[in-house]
Amino acid sequence: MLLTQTGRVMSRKNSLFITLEGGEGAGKTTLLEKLQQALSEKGYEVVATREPGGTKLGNMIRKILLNRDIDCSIGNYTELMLFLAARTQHIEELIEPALEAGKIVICDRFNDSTIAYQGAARDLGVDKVEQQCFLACHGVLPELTFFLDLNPEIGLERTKKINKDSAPQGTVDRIEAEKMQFHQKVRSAIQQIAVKEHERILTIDAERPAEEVFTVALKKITETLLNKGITANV
Ligand code: T5A
Repeated sequence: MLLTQTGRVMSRKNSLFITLEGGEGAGKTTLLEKLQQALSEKGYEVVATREPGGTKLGNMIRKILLNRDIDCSIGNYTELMLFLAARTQHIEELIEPALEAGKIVICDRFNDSTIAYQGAARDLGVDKVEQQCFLACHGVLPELTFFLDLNPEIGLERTKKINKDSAPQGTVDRIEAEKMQFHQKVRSAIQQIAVKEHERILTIDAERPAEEVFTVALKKITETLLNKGITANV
């Protein structure tokens, strides 16, 4: 979506901005890959990206934030600013140009993650962080969000079985290493956002098999594309 100068949020006609949200190991990357493949096969131009990341600067910030091999202290507010700096660059360099070009952009994590992790779990304040997110992304907001809802105990177990960012299996990054209570706060915060913003966010039970999660998400995207009159270039 796009924020006008009068503060009105309006959707872009020929493009669709989708975000995937959820806790650690909820299946966002898995869903992202499946959606990209299915939509591309239907003839849509799809940009699949993630946060923090998506640009050269974003990936550099990602390394600092996840702190796998960089050992420095990061204050909570600094952490917020780093996530937002990566987001602003991501929007300017990748997301907005892709939307302008009429593409479907699917982003693994976006503002809801910041509100949940930094606003709620780090206790910086949900409303305050929401406002900061709004400023950082110049009103470029997703029209559709899938919240993959999962008990963090299951999600963290899942992440131990993958080689994330080429790190050895079983190792955790700086944020995954937080206490279970932190991850429960994240889940509860996104659940609350999903209730408040039920028109944008579709909650999917992420304990369901990956193929079922994908089917639900693809159906919703297909409906949204149809409602917007967006057809594939085939
Ligand atoms: N963060 C991020 C903030 O604090 N603030 C912010 O503003 C932003 C943007 C990012 C970290 O930064 C934090 C949140 C994170 O801690 P990341 O590496 O991008 O770090 O973390 P995740 O997005 O959580 O990535 P993960 O890879 O851990 O989780 P995914 O992508 O949700 O899960 P996925 O798809 O990799 O799946 C994990 C495993 O589960 C299996 C997969 O095959 C894989 O083995 N799986 C399933 N198994 C059973 N049933 C299903 N339905 C399954 N779906 C996938």
